[in-house]
Amino acid sequence: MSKNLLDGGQVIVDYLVREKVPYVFGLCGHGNISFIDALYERSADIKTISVHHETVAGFMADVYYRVRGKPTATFTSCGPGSTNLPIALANSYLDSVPFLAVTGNIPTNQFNRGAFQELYRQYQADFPSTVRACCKRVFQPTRGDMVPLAIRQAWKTMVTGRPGPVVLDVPFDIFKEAAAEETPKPEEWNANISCRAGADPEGVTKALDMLMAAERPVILVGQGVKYGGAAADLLRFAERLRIPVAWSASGTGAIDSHHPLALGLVARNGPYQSNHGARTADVLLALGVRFDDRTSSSWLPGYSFTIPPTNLIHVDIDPDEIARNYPVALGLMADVRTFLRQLLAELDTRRNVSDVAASHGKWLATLDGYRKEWNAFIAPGFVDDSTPIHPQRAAHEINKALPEDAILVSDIGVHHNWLLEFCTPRRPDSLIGSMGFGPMGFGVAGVMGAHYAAPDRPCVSVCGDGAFFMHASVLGTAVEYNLPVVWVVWNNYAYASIRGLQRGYLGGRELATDFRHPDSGAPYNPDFAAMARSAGIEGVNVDRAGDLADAVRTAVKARKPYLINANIGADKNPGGSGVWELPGLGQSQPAFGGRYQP
Ligand SMILES: Cc1ncc(C[n+]2csc(CCOP(=O)(O)OP(=O)(O)O)c2C)c(N)n1
Ligand SMILES: [Mg+2]
Repeated sequence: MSKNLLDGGQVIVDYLVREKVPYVFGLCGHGNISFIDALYERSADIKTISVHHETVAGFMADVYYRVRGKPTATFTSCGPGSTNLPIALANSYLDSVPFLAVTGNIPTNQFNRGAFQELYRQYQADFPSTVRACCKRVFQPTRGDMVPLAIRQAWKTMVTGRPGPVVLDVPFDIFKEAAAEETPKPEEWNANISCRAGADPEGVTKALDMLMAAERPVILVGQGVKYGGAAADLLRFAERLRIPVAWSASGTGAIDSHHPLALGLVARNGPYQSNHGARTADVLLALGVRFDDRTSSSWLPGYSFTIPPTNLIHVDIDPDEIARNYPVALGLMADVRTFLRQLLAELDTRRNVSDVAASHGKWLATLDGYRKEWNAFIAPGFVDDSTPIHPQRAAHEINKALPEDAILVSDIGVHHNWLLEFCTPRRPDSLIGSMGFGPMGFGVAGVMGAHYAAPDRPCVSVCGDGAFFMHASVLGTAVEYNLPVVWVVWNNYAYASIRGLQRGYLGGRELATDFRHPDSGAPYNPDFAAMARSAGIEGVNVDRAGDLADAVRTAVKARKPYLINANIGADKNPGGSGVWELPGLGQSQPAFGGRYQP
């Protein structure tokens, strides 16, 4: 190699440094030691965080972006190392979160020979096929001089349009092969690209006409508003016309849930005022939202939505999501922040804004009436004092103990549904969860990514006992890097969300969904608090509802890794005013209210 040339690994690392990526998360293997070597050279510019499971690296990179709005990268070895990653890629892909996965592969001159860890039976070095459904794009340079092109294109694909994770799959020899004298400059290739496309101007006028003529308008926001940085413009627009704002689970926090116009979660477990408001709305403005089954009560009309007769205005950066599940009165492809600014500008040209805003008073009062009915219905759960702790009370105690700037990263399971229903987030990143792919472990690991993204803010994971045990290796990582994160293990001695389905849909035929001691049949789990202590982490048990908030406060104040093992009941489900259908098994019934039939 000529001494003036950077090799493939150096080009990738140099490019990451130019993109100001502060961290890479990953795990070693023979397939990526040359990449790690390139990271070694640049240790002063970019920090390498080594974890104990590749999936953990992916979840950390994911949540880092959700908090910071900037992508990072992962590194994994060839074969099994990288094949531990697709779950994290898919999670990010479905929730439109970018990160760059640098995966190692076998040497190019061994392609097709069945070398150690080569996926070769269908096609040579075929990791790209493994992840094709799980990421936005795969690049596989097979010569050193292909690396500069691959890295700049990979980064651009990742961050433009609808963002998503991209895989850069690099054969072993290419990391060390001569690549280029210079690394591509981000400012020439993607830093100056804007995808903040506005909507067709006629569409903006029409949308505003429809909203201003509506008697019962509702705005529904998804994560496009959060990650698109549109929360401030959303608020401005909603306040000017006094339109209530509901959210999908992924849109949680896009508006401060204490705001008078904040209506609530639309979902099977959403409160009455938001589901009933959304399903009786005459015009629904949906911003950066996908209308998945859990938001839409499995698309059964009259529970979450009734479209039509509700007129839907659907705005999204990805036209594939528009009219996927509901017919649209108006579909507009646009960046939601730009669209909201267009709406605000158009609003400035209208004379009757305050009259229209005032006319919504009646609608807001009606919704307030629904809210009061709902609040009376849920009131007993907040004061329930039983042990194991009532899950609604648990969510409430955790919520009230967290400082306003805390970042709560939920895992997947019934605890997530309780949190979504009973937490009151104030900021777009107050309550982070995975809604598209929903892999267990997301919150267990993701909370460490949250800490790297916001080192001064309290970062707390509420995670199921099932998921925590699956990814307990995080304890070691938290110690090795001294991460002051808190795990609240929602210990209900079961894969409770799934056991709940067996109880609700299968007549209680329970199998393979709870954890029991073989001799006594009593609920069993490892002692998670002791497990934490064995790792060198503070670990405490909480059995009583009244102790939970204090335990969380103490853990947050400790500013060191901490685990709270909370004994929480699983016999109740987080009921709402929507439903969920498991085709062939039936559909749940709303816990409050019925089906709306216009
Ligand atoms: C990796 C993975 N495996 C399986 C599932 C299916 N699943 C969804 S929730 C759940 C139960 C989770 O149990 P736990 O972590 O204890 O949470 P809980 O529902 O009890 O709150 C399972 C198995 C999944 N989402 N992800
Ligand atoms: Mg559980």
